[in-house]
Amino acid sequence: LVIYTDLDGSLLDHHTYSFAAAEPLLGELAASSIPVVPCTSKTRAELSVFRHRLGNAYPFIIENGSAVYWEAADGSRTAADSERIDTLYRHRFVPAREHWRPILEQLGRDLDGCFTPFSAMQVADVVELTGLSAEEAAAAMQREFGEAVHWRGSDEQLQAFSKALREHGAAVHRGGRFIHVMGPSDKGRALQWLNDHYNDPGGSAPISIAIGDGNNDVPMLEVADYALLIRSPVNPLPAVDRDSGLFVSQEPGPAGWQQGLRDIFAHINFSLGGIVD
Ligand code: 2M8
Ligand code: MG
Ligand code: MG
Repeated sequence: LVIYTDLDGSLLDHHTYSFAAAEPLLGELAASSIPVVPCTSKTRAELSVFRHRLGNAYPFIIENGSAVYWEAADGSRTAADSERIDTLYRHRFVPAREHWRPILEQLGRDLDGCFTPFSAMQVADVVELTGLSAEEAAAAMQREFGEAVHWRGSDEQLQAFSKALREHGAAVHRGGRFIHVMGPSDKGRALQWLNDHYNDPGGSAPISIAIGDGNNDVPMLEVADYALLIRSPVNPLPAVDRDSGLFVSQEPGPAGWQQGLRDIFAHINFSLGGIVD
């Protein structure tokens, strides 16, 4: 069993970025060695701080499925299709962020005043838009693969923007606050790849549970064995296309994360701390 989770608005409160309400269950999962794998819009720089806070050494998926990272010291995974980055291995699905710069510059001229990418912002702008600290905002700005875009135009202009980008081969994902422009991947593709590589070659893939609250989470909520949709305090529930195995939390954020995951465990008769003799 592996749990793949979105952070902002799911494990983390949309406004305060706190996971305190999920700490009891996180403790039980850690004690049972159940992997909790972040699958997020956030960057590698943000995750290195966050994983430390969480005490989590499991693999992680960054920038909406742009790449998967895992500890090189984690002997349970091979280095197939991966490159060494410091103490990590990385498997990437998309081109570098640089690829989108000229395309976004052109679109910026066509759709004058509709959007601002992180690359054109100062740390103080990101602090104001997100409520992150200056250090956290600086880490969010260290994007390797995609561009986070603050949208101010109309929905119609957003359609035109997305269409033009798709014609350039981009994927366009909507997060809680920003539009994410990146190569052709998503959280579902990255989840699938990682889950398929989770065991030693020849072993079967673990059961996957995906947890998310936003449009950018839909691809992973559709490919996982079980899906938990977390209510958002600000956005409507996205449509998830699946016949079964979809759970919706009662509460938003980490309280809903804990309660909804306990509901799934009850449904599949999975008990934490499991084997009592
Ligand atoms: C951005 O990600 C969220 C995810 O829902 C968004 O699009 O609103 C990213 O810039 C991420 O790196 C950052 O930590 C987050 C802060 O709210 O915003
Ligand atoms: Mg989210
Ligand atoms: Mg997210």
